Amino acid sequence: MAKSSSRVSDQAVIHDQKLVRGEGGELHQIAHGSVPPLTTAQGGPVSDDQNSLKIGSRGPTVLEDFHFREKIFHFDHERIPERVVHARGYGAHGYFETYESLAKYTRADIFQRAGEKTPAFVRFSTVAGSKGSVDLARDVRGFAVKLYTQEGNWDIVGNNIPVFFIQDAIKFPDLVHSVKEEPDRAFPQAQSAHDNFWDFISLTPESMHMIMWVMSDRAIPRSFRFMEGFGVHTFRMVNAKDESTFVKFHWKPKLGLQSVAWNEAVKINGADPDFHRRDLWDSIQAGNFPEWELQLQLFDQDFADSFDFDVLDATKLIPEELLAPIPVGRLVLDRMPDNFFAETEQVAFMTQNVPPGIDFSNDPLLQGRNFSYLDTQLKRLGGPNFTHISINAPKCPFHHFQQDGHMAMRNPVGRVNYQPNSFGDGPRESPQRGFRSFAETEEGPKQRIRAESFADHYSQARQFYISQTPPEQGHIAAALTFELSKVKTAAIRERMVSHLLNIDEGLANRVGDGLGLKAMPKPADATTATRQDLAAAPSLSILANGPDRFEGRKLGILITDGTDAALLKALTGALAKAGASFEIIAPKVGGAKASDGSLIEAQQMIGGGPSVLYDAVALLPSQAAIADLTKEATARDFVADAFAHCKFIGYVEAAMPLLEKAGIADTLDDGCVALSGPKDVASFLNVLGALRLWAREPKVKMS
Ligand code: HDE
Repeated sequence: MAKSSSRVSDQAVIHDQKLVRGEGGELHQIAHGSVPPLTTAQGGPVSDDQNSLKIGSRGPTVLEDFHFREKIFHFDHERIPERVVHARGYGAHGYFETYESLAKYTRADIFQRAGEKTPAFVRFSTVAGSKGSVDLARDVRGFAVKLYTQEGNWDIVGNNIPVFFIQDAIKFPDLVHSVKEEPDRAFPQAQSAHDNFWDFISLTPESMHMIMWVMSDRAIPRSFRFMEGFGVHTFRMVNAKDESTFVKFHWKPKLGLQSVAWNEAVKINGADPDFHRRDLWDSIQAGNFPEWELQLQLFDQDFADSFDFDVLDATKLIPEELLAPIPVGRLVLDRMPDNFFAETEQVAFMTQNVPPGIDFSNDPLLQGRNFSYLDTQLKRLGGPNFTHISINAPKCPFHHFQQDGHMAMRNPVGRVNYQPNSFGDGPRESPQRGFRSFAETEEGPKQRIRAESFADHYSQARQFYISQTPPEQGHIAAALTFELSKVKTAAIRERMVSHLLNIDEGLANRVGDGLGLKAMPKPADATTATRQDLAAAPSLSILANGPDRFEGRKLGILITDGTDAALLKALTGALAKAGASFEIIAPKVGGAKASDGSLIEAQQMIGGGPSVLYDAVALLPSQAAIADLTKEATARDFVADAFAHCKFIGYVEAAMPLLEKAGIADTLDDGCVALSGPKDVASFLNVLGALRLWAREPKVKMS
C-alpha cells in the first residue's frame, strides 16, 4: 500500500512561517499582502516549491514538471568565468566631487565645474587568487574606479602600487601564469611564494622595482580604506585647444596608509578570510564613508624629456618630491551594492573607457591593456551587450546603432539603423564634442624592440628601498627571505639574491643570510649601473607618513564578568569621539555582567575574536575571572599575538596574570598602557594614534 502523502514536510512549515498547511495538505500563505506570490521566470504563479511533480507519492519525477526544470536549469548556469586576474574583489558605490575647474588642462566634462558630483563605482581586488581566496594574501591590490561622467564612462583601472612588473603587455600572460598556481599540481593558491613565480621574476630584471613594492607592507594592507590607488601609466589630458599635458593619477586615502604585519596577515586569513570585505561593508553600513583625494602629477614634454627615466615605462614612477601632485577632487564610497553578482561581479572595467579630454600615452603596457579589457569582458560576460547590464551602462544619454547579439536589451527603435540616411533619423557624430585623439606625430621603422630609455631596472628599486624606514626595510628583507624560503630550486634563490646585490648590498646580505646561502653570488649582469645619486623619497614610505590618529581603526576589548563598568564606558565613549570603533570579546558570546550589574553584549567569544582582527587591544578582565581566563589558550594567544604584532595594549591590574601566562609580563614597554580607571583613557587614546610600536619589533623577532 502507498504510504500516506503530504505535499510539504513539517520542517518546511517551521522554517517558513509565511506558509501554512491547509486541511487537505495544500499550502496557504499567511500575512499575504506584503509577500508577493512566487512565480516562475515566465511569471506563472507557483503552487508548490517544495516538492517536485511525481507519479504517486514515491514514484519518479516527471519531465513535464516545467517549474522544477526551469529552477534547476537556471541554478546549473549560475556561474560565469571568474576574471583571469583580479578574480577576488569587492566593490562599492559612491561619487566623485570636483574641487575646481581643470579646463586649462582638459576638456573632460567631469573637470569643468567646481562642486560637480559624478556617480562612481569602485572595485578593489587581489590579483593572483581565485574568487574564493583569502583577503590577506601578499599581493598587489586592484583599485578600479568607474566614473559615470556626463560624456561617457571613464574607467581608471589602477592598482595600490604605482609601478608594474613588466614593461610590455606581451609579457603579461607569462607573468600571470608564473604567479598563479602551478598547472600540474594546482597549488599554491593566491601566493607568490613558489618556484615558478620567482623563476620568472629572477629572469625578468625589469620587475625588480615592483618586487620591492610587493615585498613591502604595501602588499598586505590593513584594509581597502587605508591604501593608495594609482593609475600607474602616464596618460594625457587634452584641453579645448587640443593642447596636451601628461598626467599620472593618484588616489590618497583620507584616513592615511596602514598595513598589517606578515605573521598577522597569515593568521587573519584563518580567522577571517573576508577581513577586507567585512571592513568595507561594516564601515559603509555604519556611515563611516571611506574617502580618497584624487591628486594629479601634471607635466609637459620638457619635464618628460628632462626626467631621469622614460615616462612611458610603467616600471618607473615620478617621485612626489620631484613633482608634487595637486589635489583635484575627492572620491567618497557611501553605498554597498544591493547584489554582489549583479554589480561587483558583472562590472566591466576597461582602460579604453576614456571621455573626451583624457587620452593615452604610448606606454606599451597601456596600449596592450586597451585591447585586453574589451576582449576579456566578451568571454566573462558572455556576449557583446554587457553595456546593457545596468552597472556598466552609462548614466548620461547615449545613442548608437549597435544592435542584436546575445541578450540584447536595447535595440535601435524605428526603421533606420545606419548612418548616413536620407530620413534625417538617428544620432550623428559631433566633431567638436566627440573624442579626438591627441595628434601626436609618430614615425620610425616597424620593429620588435625595447627602447634604451627603458633599460635601467635597478635604480628606482634602490631608491624605493632606501626611502623606507628601518622597520619597513626589515619587513622587505623578511618578506624576500620568507618567499624565497618556499622556492625549492636553490639556483633560483641565488639568482634573486644576485639581483638584490644591484639594489642594496645590505638587503642582499640580510636575505642571503636569512636563506643560509653558503656564499654570496655575483651581482646580476646589468645593462646600466645602479644610480647611487637618487635621493631617498620619504613619500614612498608608509610609516614616515603615518596618520597619527586612531580614526577609522578598531579596538578589541576583552572583558569578563565583573569588568569595571566605568572604565569600559569611558573607553568606548572616547573611541566614538575619536571616530574609531570597537568590538567586545568575552568568554561567551552572550556577553558578560559588568561591575555595576549591567549586561555587556559581546560581538565575539575569545576563540572567534583573536587580536589579529583589531588594531589594538584593551584587557579589562576582573580579578574574579582572571584565573579562568588564563587557562584559555585563545586568551593567552590574544595577548601574545597583540604583543608580537607590535600593537598597543591597554590593561587593568587584574590582567597581569594573563600577561604573565602570555610570556610578556617582564617585557612590558611603552606600548603597554596601564589603565587604572577612566582617567587613563585619554592618554591610552593618544598613544593609539601611532597605530603600532615598531620599536618593539627587534625584541619579538629574530631578524
Ligand atoms: Fe589588468 N586585467 N592587465 N592591470 N587589471 C584585468 O580585465 C591586463 C594591469 C587591473 O575590478 C582583466 O576585467 C593586461 C596593470 C585591475 O574588474 C584583463 C595587463 C594594472 C583589474 C587584464 C594588465 C592593472 C584588472 C581581467 C598588462 C594597474 C580588475 C578581468 C599589460 C594599472 C578590474 C578584467 C576589476 C583586470 C589585463 C596589467 C589593473 C585580463 C593585458 C598595469 C584593477 O583584461
